[in-house]
Amino acid sequence: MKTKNNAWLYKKALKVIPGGVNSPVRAFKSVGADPIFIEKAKGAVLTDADDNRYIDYCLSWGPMILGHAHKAVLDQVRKTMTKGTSYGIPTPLETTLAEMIVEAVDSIEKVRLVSSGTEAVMTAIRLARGATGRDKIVKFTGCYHGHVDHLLVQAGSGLTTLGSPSSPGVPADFAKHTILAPYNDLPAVEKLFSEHASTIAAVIIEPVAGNMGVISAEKPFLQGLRTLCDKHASLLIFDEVITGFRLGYCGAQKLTGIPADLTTLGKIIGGGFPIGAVGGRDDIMRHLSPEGSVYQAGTLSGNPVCVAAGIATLTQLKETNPYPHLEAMTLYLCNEISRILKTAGIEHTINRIGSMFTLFFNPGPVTDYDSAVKSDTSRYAAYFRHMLDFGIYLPPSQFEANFLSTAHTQPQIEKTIAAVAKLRI
Ligand code: KE4
Repeated sequence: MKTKNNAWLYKKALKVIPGGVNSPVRAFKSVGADPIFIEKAKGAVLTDADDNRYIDYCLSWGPMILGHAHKAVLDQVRKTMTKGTSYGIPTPLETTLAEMIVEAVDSIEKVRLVSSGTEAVMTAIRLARGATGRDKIVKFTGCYHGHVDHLLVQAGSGLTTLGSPSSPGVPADFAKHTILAPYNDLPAVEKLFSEHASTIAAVIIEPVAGNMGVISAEKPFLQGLRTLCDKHASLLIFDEVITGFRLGYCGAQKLTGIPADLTTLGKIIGGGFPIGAVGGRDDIMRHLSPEGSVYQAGTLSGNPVCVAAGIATLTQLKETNPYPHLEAMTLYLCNEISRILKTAGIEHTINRIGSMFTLFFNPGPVTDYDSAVKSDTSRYAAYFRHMLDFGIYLPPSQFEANFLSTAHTQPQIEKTIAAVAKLRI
């Protein structure tokens, strides 16, 4: 692949942007390569500054389920933006998107739109604390919920522990109300409820984790969280920023049949534009200002152009129901990758649900953070670089999710499989 323009653009970016990127994982640090700079994208194909083309399995970290530059989305965006782009005053479009979300996710009766997944999670946590009058939050090691201070927390020693900051700049005091437990480990959660029950405002979880690679929460585990929260009047927050409208025209909670009290959304509901949302039961949501006293605000919350892209995206998904096809394509791709790696004697595990998956270079099973981090990350880095050379763009980290879109074609899937077949690592 040609790299001249990419290298020059990276050098230029490094002069004015920390690390040359606006989000760390884009810097390719964990895959031992320099970042590429995208010129344009259409369907499942990215084109970089050196005119290299890539079949995209990262899809902007999930939002582009219809592929890039989908006609229906662009048409709605163009139509909306020619009338103006931001008012800071309500528009009918915001109500339409909220109605679509309420209709699609059974546990959501009201929804507040914001501008990112991080903002959605931040709001959900403050709302849970305001509604319950409690302070402690339970999160799971390996789950990522955006970069809000009190969730940038790592596990200390021991099974369950009070969190300590995982980033400089987060005071220890900000992390002291965050308690960590291992994913899929119900006894650990039961133990911490026995110690902290009366102070736990909420449990927040990715019902299908995408940020330690794809790992599904086992149904008895989720059911156990639901039971514990009901018993102790804590709130169960499902962070569905990735899984919302990815695993069906709903969220993971519809697949598991286990409802959340609050749900955070993002990515797909913005169709590639900045968006986030927090939704839930009316008796909780009414605590949010101006109805209630839990403050939350945003200059561009519910921005009409972003909302128009989201409405167009959800409309396409509702009308075409692409989920069975997306799952079939993804299953075929994963089976072929596994067949090739098995024949080559390369240890691996593929965790897949719907049209999201992770190929772990790890004998498996991969069921939580501790098992995920046993993966051979240097082998993943070599795999990433090999696939990039063959025109396949994967998430530049072993601990992320691959996604398929309705724009991926069978020839592109076959080209991807052929590239895996040439792997020598
Ligand atoms: P944003 O603030 O990045 O819109 O959303 C934060 C967030 C919240 N919850 C979940 C489950 C998420 O996965 C995310 C963000 N996802 C990462 C990648 N897995 C975004 C990519 C990045 O940070 O550059």
